Amino acid sequence: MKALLIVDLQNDFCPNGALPVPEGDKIVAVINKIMDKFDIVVASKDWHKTDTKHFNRWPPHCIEKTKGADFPNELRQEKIDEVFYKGTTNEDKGYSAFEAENLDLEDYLRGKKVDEIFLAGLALDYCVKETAKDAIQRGFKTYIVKDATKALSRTTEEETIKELTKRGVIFIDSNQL
Ligand code: VGL
Repeated sequence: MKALLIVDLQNDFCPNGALPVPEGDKIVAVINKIMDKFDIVVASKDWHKTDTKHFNRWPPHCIEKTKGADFPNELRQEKIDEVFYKGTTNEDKGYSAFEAENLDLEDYLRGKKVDEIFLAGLALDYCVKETAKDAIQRGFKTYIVKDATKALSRTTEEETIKELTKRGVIFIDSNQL
């Protein structure tokens, strides 16, 4: 089975948000277009407390239950089967969706017989990257849909693509799905 995993596509990572990813909003239409091609669609959400140590490193963003932590309105949210909440403790943890605290992502995917994971979302050079590393490490065939993700910075984007390719992650375009 094939799963689409949408990482942290939240208002605070879009332009006008608290930790904006350049052109982060541009991927919503791409994701809306490809959602029907998968057996399962899941999403992760950054879901922080106001006093987490994560904010020693980053400007406050995706505070639980705020507008900044919501999905963009335009996203076809009714297509999402389950949401995995991460970064919910006071530690600087939860970059990977496999660290979600409300539900175990790996157990969920194995329970649905998923063997191929297609990653989309924000940001390629942080949470998408860490999620891809964990997916590969757990033995899933792992793809990143290139036009369905954006990076925080150009330099780390290039490093990320190099590193993940070396680890076996496959980069594809949405029109190849
Ligand atoms: C992220 C930086 C800080 C992400 C989250 O979702 O990629 N990046 N927190």
